[in-house]
Amino acid sequence: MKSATSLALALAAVLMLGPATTLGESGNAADDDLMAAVTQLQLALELQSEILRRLLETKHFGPRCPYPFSSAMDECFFVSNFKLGWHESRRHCLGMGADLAMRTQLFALRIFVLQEHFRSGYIWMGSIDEEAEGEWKWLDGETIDEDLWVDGQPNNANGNQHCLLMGVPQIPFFYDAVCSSANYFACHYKRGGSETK
Ligand SMILES: [Ca+2]
Repeated sequence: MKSATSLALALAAVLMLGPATTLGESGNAADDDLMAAVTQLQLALELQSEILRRLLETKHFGPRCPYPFSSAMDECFFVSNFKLGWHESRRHCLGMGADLAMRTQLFALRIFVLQEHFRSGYIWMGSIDEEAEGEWKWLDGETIDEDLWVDGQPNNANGNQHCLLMGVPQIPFFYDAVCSSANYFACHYKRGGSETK
């Protein structure tokens, strides 16, 4: 952005100089003035083009998240306003070329959820211990930060809680929950590739 600003200043300088026309001149001198004016105009146009190009390259105008994803700290999230079971939720995310949200920008996601969706609620996240009880890992294989579990969680209540639920706005915020229970869910869309390995 800084370089775009300096270019804008350069453009202003060129425009302030103005065409070097002199009244009363004729013949070659007038032609020279006209050429000088044309040259200055060309320079101004080139600078304008460059300013626009650099502005479009800045993050503010950078690659956008595809609909219906929204950006939070440059990551693309979708948080549902309807509830599904964990597996149905994941299927929905995968169907959108995404996956259930994991550790990526977790706190940015929470802020996004709080500000855009609801003040308190529960959201499915991308972790499950259905196949290996008690082995909680993100779908991409990374370990879940132990400090993020709500006190006493995960407790695998009734031997039937295998899916990761994030509570908002409390901290810590992870619960294990019954996978078939209906909850909101958060998908994360990774630009340029699949989320899981
Ligand atoms: Ca479990």
